[in-house]
Amino acid sequence: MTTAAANKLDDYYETLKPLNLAPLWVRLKGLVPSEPMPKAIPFRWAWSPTRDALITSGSLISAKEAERRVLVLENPGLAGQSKITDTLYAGLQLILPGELAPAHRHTQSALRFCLEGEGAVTSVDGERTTMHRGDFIITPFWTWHDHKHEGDEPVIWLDGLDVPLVTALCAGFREEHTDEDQEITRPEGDALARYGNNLLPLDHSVSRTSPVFSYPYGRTRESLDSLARTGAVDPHHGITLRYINPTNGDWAIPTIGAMMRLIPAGFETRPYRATNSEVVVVLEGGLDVAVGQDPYVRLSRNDIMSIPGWSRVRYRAVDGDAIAFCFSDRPVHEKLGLFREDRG
Ligand code: GTQ
Repeated sequence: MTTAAANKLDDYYETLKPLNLAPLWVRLKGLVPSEPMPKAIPFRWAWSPTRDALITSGSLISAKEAERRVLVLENPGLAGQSKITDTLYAGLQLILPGELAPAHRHTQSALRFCLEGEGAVTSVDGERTTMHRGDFIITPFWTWHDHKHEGDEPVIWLDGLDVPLVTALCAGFREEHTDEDQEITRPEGDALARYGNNLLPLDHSVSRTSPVFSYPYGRTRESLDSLARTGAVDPHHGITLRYINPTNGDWAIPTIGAMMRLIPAGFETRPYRATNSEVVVVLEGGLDVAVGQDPYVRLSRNDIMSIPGWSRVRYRAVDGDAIAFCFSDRPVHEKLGLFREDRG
């Protein structure tokens, strides 16, 4: 195109602006890319400085004042957007002895993965559960939830929410409970007894979210241990189990997929990528993670890493078996027919 022709086009574009029109032909490749182009980058939050910053917040603001005392894990590629990947939210929540984070509910679904401390209690729609390291707990959309602390040391957990997806759909609603502390109507452990033992009450029908809201680490660990002994290790995933809704086999929350992954000592996974993005936190051992062409990044206990969608990942266990909790937006990709994976 000649300079004169290009100038003419630029003049034309200026005339379109006041008409609220735009030429697709300059935007098409960005709108409809040849492959996903996440803005998030692979990034590691090292536990020690992150924890220190969180503990400092405990002396500056109470859980009640903050409503939720959380440091948002913000991807460097998405500064200011409260996103750990293009589609996922993650934060670290601190609750101190005697504190209460008051009851509310919202259309965003949340998961908690407990990292440190004993004595915190989360209540979800009338039942409480005591949180222990490695426990996976869900507060599905529109369920009342509050957190309190009956122990004597700081408790920290990882929050994972589908906030960016709900924001994209403009479907966010929230409501505060009239009581700070919701009424407990069932004994602790009731949901696990009813729904979490490969049994369901006779007349229970399928529910969209899992009626089990607390998945204790002991049970998860038992399964991983048994599978590690049989040696059936997937070349791309190691030993990976997903948390399910026992009424229909779906993921525990319909929008967020949560998994526990064991990479056996000395094992290296083969490169794998999928359209979903992922967040990884190390529970036991050491885990080397290589994303794309980058060299391995070492994750130790409680280190957290973001994995953008469609980036090739390899895992390697260091320091014995590595156990890591992961969550992703894979369920949404699957449900919309967008999930694609590449085992090359
Ligand atoms: O604990 O209810 O990290 O509502 C972000 C929003 C935690 C919570 C977050 C929330 C919560």
